[in-house]
Amino acid sequence: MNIEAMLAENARAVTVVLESLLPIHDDPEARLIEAMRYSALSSGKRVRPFLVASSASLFDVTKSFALRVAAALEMVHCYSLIHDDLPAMDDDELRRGLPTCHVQYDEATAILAGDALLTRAFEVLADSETHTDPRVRCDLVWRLARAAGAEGMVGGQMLDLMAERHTLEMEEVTRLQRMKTGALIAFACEAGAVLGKASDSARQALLAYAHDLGLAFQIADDLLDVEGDEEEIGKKTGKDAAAGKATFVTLLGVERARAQSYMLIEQAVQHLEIFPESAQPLRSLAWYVVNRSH
Ligand code: GRG
Repeated sequence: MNIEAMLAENARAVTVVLESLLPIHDDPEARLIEAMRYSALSSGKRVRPFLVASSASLFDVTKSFALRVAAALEMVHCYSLIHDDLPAMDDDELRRGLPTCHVQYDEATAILAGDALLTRAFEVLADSETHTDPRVRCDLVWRLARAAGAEGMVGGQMLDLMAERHTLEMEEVTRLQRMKTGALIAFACEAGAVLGKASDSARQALLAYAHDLGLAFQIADDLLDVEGDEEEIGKKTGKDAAAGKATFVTLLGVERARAQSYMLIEQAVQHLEIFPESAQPLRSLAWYVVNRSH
């Protein structure tokens, strides 16, 4: 099976779980659930859920456990997209080829839908259906909170907002992106090891893979912002240049940024050497990330 087919198959499985975790009901607050479903069930690439499922499969983790963690992580990712699109942040009208949440509903509903997706994610991780061992569940909650919070994604977003006001150097952009994009990707890769109670060396190898993959993912995103097709990507392009933001592409230029992304992927794949054939989906995903057109 090629990587696109593997991603699509995993995306279908995660979407089924998301559907069951965000059930429609007809209480007066149904509009909130509708907005949560609108964003979480829309057609993203589901890269992070794929990383959770693929890392979990290295350690023979029960499939339903991995899918619940994958769904919880996708909820956090979707919350970040909803809030990132708000007028106070990127002020975007298009996401995943659809009107953004605040355009489809309204700003207040979009804020609440993001908040509720974030909290639902932790509720799912803490539930006994996610793992039989409460220490594993607690570890997942702790790691996702760290990855999503001030020392991870939200902190990175703060740095990103500040970057509109002063030019960043390469080291600062790298730190920002490790926090904003890299932290959730690192959680996704480590989650399989946590669920499978894997050895420290296996966990470290996955984190090293995630480290390089996260940066390469962001460089690919920066390149798409410059060269990508708006319709295919499903969101507005040319935003970084318009905002005068320093990115890997503005700092290195298109060709060097692309070369850097390939170098990072070669390095990422080398970190998987300790795993046998079973890590093939993670290897294929790494190359997909830098060759994607959306
Ligand atoms: C507002 C709390 C808060 C955080 C925002 C992740 C983020 C931080 C903002 C999203 C905007 C952005 C371009 C972030 C860089 C990471 C990234 C490339 C996100 C898009 O992820 P994909 O490509 O999207 O996996 P899909 O739609 O496929 O899930």
